[in-house]
Amino acid sequence: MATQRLFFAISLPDDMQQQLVRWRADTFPAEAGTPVVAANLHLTLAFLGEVAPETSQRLQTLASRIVQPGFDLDLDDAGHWPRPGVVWLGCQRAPRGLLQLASLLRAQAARHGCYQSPQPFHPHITLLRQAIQPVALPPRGFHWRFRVSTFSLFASDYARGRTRYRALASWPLTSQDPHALLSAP
Ligand code: 2AM
Repeated sequence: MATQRLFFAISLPDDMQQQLVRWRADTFPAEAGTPVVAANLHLTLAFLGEVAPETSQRLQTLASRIVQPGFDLDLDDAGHWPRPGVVWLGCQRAPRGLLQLASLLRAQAARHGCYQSPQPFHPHITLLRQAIQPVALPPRGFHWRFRVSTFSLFASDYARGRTRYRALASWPLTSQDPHALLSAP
């Protein structure tokens, strides 16, 4: 079977995707960049690149064994990376649970041959792409909070000029070992 372009990520609740799309339209002029469609708004935990089916399967097994509680994510920061042309939404203080989850997934990915950038992990949701000109960022004061209680493995499909992200599997974030629950008498 062919390789797939994969990444682990946190998806946003539908209502938050809609709120962010409205806020983005009010905040950035049309010429600032190309908006990411609502359904594609997500926060990447670990980018895997092109992955063979066996490696994908192994990483999914490892992901299913992760035992850690959910956490609240506060989206209260925005920035612009001119070189990749990305305008993003992020958090002033990343929750420890988020950093722990990303670090574990990235370490497992690296051990299975998926290149991991040496750049420190900067959690973000890409709002605009092709944003290569200077962009006026909104003043601090915006804030959304949501509870993260699952994470997913996504495949990135490109067809007819469009990128679509497809969740292949999702796992709960819970402090109880799901295997222990299943095997309890
Ligand atoms: P971006 O939004 O900052 O571009 C699917 O492409 C997801 O994986 C996106 O969130 C994207 O981040 C991220 N991604 C794509 N290529 C990547 C790379 N080479 N290194 C790290 N993350 C990457």
